[in-house]
Amino acid sequence: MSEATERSLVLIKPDGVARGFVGEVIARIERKGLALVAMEHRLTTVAVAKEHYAEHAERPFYGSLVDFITGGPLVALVIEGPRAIAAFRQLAGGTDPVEKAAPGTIRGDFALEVQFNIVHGSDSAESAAREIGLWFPNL
Ligand code: IDP
Repeated sequence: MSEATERSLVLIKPDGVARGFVGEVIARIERKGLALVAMEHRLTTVAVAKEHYAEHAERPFYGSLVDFITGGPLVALVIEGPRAIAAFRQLAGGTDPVEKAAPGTIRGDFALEVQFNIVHGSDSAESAAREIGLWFPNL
């Protein structure tokens, strides 16, 4: 039985772009077998960053997170494939790159701090629909 095709919103965050991991992250997505549906290198407005991370608005790190995401260019992608949402979360590893992300994952291999964890991936079908609409309204 084949799994339903899904789409997920992926961000290579400004730390990942600044450190030169765009190619590495895209290569891992492609090697997993996921397709690239959209991709754009861009600066993010404060409005989009706040909307993207709205669920964290009450958290103490929210302001710093918005500053970080808007502080330099990032690469936004829409990826597609069977169980694409969970598949990319597996490639990324847990949020804390030291205590949660296993070696072999993007965060486990390349990051040290929770905020500067290289990538974002949608965490559910609902989040993916909302985030793809926010970042790629014409898709
Ligand atoms: P996720 O990116 O693994 O889905 P979330 O809990 O949704 O994790 O957090 C969103 C992003 O906010 C994280 O990827 C990370 O960049 C940042 N973040 C989460 N928790 C903290 C924290 O305690 N301090 C600083 N930044 C955080």
